[in-house]
Amino acid sequence: MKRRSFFRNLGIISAAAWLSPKVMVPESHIPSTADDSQVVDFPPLPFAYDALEPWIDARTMELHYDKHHRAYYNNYLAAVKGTHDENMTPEKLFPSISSKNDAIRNNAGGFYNHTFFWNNLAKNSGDPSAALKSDLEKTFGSLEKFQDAFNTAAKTRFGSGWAWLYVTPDRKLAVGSTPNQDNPLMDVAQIHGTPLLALDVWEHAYYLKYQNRRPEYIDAFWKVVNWNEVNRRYAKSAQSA
Ligand code: MN3
Repeated sequence: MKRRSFFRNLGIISAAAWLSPKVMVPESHIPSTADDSQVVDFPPLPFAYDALEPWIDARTMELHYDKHHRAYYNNYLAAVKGTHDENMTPEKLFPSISSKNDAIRNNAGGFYNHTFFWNNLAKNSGDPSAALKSDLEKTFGSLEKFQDAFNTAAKTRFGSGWAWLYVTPDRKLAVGSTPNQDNPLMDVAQIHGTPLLALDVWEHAYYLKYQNRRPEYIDAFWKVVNWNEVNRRYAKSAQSA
């Protein structure tokens, strides 16, 4: 049993004992929280802090993952604690996020988006698959035009937010951006679909190395896109269509 699950069980038992000692049910009848599939964990960074140097520097990666991402995770757990959304993955909440408070929306988004972003970053990790390349060319005219459209989405997102390549509900490729920690899976977002590729354009993602030069950071991003992961996401989205 994981440490957190242990304390959670302990909390349930002692709360039950305090509230109604005479009707306390046998421990075997208390709904188990020891099932680790129910526990939302903070995922490890899939690479070393310096793995994306010189395009994304180690200090930025460390702060971004260990301070910013972890804070979204912790604040997410705090926001859903004691509600029926506790132990729910952020993905499960996004389709009805409009019914949740801002703390859940912002932190569920921040927790999910960063995990998604880390996984679409890597050095020397492939090219668009034949299927994705062909569909990008059909949709945008060429790979260069796709990149231009994505860059425009990233550059023109005013303030903090994210740029996305995603598959729309009617199965088309599209690029767009979302403010703050919103994403295309949220019912409140202006764009809707299955995300394939994300880029964080909050200043905390690039300011140490690039200061105010967001376009340079966006150019560097293309050096470390994990196309193998984007290809996998695209194939998966086609299967679930
Ligand atoms: Mn960020």
